[in-house]
Amino acid sequence: MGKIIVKKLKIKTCHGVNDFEKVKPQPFLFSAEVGCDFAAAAAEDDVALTISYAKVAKLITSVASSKVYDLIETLACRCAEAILDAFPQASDVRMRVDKPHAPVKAKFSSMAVEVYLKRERVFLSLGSSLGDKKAYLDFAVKRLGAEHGITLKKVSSYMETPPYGGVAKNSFLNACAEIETYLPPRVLLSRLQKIEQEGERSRELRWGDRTLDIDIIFYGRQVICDDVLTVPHADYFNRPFVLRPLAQIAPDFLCPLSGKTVAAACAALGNG
Ligand code: A4P
Ligand code: MG
Repeated sequence: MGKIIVKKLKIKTCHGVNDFEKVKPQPFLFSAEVGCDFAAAAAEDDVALTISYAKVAKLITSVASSKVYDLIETLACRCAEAILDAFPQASDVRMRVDKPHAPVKAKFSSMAVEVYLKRERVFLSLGSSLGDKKAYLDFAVKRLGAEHGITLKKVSSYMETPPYGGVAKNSFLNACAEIETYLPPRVLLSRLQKIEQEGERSRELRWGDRTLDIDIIFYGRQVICDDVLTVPHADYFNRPFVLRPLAQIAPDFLCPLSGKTVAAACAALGNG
């Protein structure tokens, strides 16, 4: 694995919260470190096999010049996202934006922000137990495929499953999807909740029947446990309706907590 590095690319443009900054250009410095495997390019000495630093610089220039942002945070995120969108072979990007002439009454060389985005392999559980269940799952799959920042990789078959947990009364239609995304976990969760809402999801009863539920089962190898998210999903290893479709699309994926493969976790459930 290597890095393509663009350091302190100077662009005069307009960004800032003050009105005068929106019309009077000032210099910004853009630095990007783009993770990519260029072993084949180096072996062949062929620019077509790597990420051209000239193209990265051109892309940053285009993002920085096409819209006026209040925040350099937004500017850095838009640049990082554009790089990952444009170069599928890029694994991650560290993006820094310096604003050396920021209107702050103090002596400083620069005000700056840095953001790091990394593509992750993420597995989602989809479920529906109300209305036209197949249509709700089809809708979720279609929306995931169209969502900016998400690449839909695989979808399991849809499986009819008995209600689990003692609250829902109807049978469910369940599936799992593999996506690739650079959206941070909480941003991904809010995008998924938006898709649930568009799928006419109401939240009267926890664990109750629902038109559409989308849960994050694994987010790469990350372990998250805070007041908003528990990843890997807290109860996935007890749930046949998660593990059976997951074993179809990712039998060899290793749970970052147990170290077990999905196929082994699924087999441990038995036939019940
Ligand atoms: N949250 C924490 N971790 C996660 C995560 N990994 N993925 C939080 C998604 N959300 C996560 O979820 C409540 C809160 O959980 C979220 O706001 C988020 O901050 P929710 O979707 O609003 O409510 P919910 O779906 O009722 O709760 P939950 O815990 O997601 O329910 P489950 O565990 O999904 O259970 N039987 C079958 N056969 N098939 C099913 O699909 N589903 C359920 C729902 C019950 N029985 C089922 C099925
Ligand atoms: Mg849920």
